[in-house]
Amino acid sequence: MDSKSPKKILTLCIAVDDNRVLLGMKKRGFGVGRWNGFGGKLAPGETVEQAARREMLEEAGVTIGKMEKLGLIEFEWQGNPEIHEVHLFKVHSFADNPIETEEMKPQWFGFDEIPFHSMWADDPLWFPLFLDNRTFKAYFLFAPGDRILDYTLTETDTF
Ligand code: CJL
Repeated sequence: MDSKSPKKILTLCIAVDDNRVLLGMKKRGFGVGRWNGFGGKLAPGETVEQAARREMLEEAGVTIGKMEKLGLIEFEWQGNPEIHEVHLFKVHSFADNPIETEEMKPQWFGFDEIPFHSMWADDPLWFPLFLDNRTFKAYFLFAPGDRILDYTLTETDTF
């Protein structure tokens, strides 16, 4: 039933420049101790893109300029009916330098130095598409903890 397993919409913004990606070390809450892009939940009345911009400003102190939606990632944990839907954006420009906040410690990583061993287990599977500007939809079923039981990953023409 829909009311028992609503999709929880989340945003994820990863900024890039010519040869690096901007990630943040999550300092508290869900995903603590992992490198990830910047993002979170929608506030009431917000669009996905508004939420993405707000979260990146709150977590890294930067105002996004040009951004591009590249991925839609669904995930769930076995035995938990909640489905999470992450809207993934590539950020091509932003104003101001990233700053550390209570939520995140930002750091640039060269394309060949992405710290996959300290990221969510699904990330290495879709990151190559992301870096290549290819759009995709993905679904990941996790076992309790951080093990992928099953997944699908499909490139899309558009959203
Ligand atoms: C967890 C979910 C924010 C994006 C950021 C959490 C809400 C932090 N996010 C990546 C995920 C989830 C994920 C699934 C297995 N890269 N980001 N994989 N992978 N979200 O508080």
